[in-house]
Amino acid sequence: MSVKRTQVAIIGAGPAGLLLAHLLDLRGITSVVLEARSRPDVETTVRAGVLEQNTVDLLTACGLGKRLQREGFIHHGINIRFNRQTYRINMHALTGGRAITVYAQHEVLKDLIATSVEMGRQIHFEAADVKLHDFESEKPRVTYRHAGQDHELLCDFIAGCDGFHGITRQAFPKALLRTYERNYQIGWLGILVVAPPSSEELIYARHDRGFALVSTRSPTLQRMYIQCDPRDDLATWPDQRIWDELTARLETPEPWEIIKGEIVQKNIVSMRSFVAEPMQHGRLFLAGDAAHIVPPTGAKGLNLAVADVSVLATGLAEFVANTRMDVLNHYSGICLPRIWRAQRFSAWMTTSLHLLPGMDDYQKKMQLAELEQVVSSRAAATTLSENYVGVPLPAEAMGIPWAQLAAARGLPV
Ligand code: RFL
Ligand code: PHB
Repeated sequence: MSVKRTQVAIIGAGPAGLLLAHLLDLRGITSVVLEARSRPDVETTVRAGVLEQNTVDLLTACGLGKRLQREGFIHHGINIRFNRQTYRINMHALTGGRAITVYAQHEVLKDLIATSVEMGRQIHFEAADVKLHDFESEKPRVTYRHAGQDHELLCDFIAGCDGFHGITRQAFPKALLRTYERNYQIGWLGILVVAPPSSEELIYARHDRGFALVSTRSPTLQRMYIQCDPRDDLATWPDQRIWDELTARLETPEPWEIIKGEIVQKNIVSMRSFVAEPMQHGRLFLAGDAAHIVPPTGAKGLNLAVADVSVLATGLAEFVANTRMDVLNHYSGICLPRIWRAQRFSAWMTTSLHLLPGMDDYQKKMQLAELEQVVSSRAAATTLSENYVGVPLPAEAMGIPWAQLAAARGLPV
């Protein structure tokens, strides 16, 4: 058994874990990231696409914005389509100049991994059998297997950044963790298509056949989603059926049609909401999907993970610099209001735009009235926009001169 020491053991090399390692490093704190999957797997799994303004600002400030600024697409608005009509929500005008950027999650991860490697940080991919020990004491430990060897990592803190299906949340004593859950019993079939964009901005479409979403990745690669049964077998979704559904659900009297192309990837995800409280026990802290998930309709999951670790990094740095526990002790309390606000927004987007199982005609009419209100009331459109581009990060995370710290390490800011 090899024994190593680090200040923070981070479980999971998703957006939460890798960004936490980066922010900690800028504050001079060492970490080791343990990831179950291989690097190529992490760098190619297609997930999120929409980064809110806070996420882009933080990534840019901490020296990770070079390719994001060059290759990301800034969108000032989104389209909502229902009853065959399209309404543009001008989020930029309604939020005093804020916007979203479309830049794939795995591109963010590639940037984070490249920077980590450059800066000599430790990420152990394909780490197996990760187990947490003694996190109720001041000397936590993590054991794992890597490259055919048993390892022990001695640390001061453990960050559980291992996503919804990870092991760190399971390590909490059952009696201490309160969980809140909602399953919408619907799924999204996501596709990647080799084609030019069908629309300059995203289209969220509500239709009696179910929801559809037109998003993008690059001038030559597009991302689209259609609502489906979460238990559907992909084999029941041949390409032609997907195009027929997209065409039907996105129908409009305008001279517009979806640009088809080769479908190079298909996958189905189910839509659910989940929150675990509190996000801390002893010296174990949960961040990102390990603590909470939202249905992707509001595009909030990755952005929440970023917000969590911005607070956690600040709290850990404060502790290491002057043994103050002010932020760390209030980690859950600082993060949870934002998390619940994103829960509300994501649930609202989901229930306003999808055909939910068991919906009657009255509920469908209410849904249409809700959307009518959003596109006809400046106040309602502003509420949507503020939530979609993202409310500012918690004050605790904003006071750090990330750009100065990144520049001092030679990172491009
Ligand atoms: P992740 O990304 O799941 O990373 C967790 C990592 O931990 C590893 N792991 C372990 N490692 C070691 N030992 C173990 N025992 C481990 N168990 C797990 C995993 O292999 C993995 O690498 O969690 P993190 O970092 O919290 O990040 C969360 C985001 O990935 C997630 O919230 C977003 O993808 C959600 N999401 C979206 N979020 C947005 O902000 N904007 C979007 O536009 C957006 N679109 C989406 C989405 C999620 C989607 N799906 C797939 C549910 C679109 C979709 C379709
Ligand atoms: C995406 O481009 O993958 C995407 C866009 C908007 C969402 C969710 C996902 O709400």
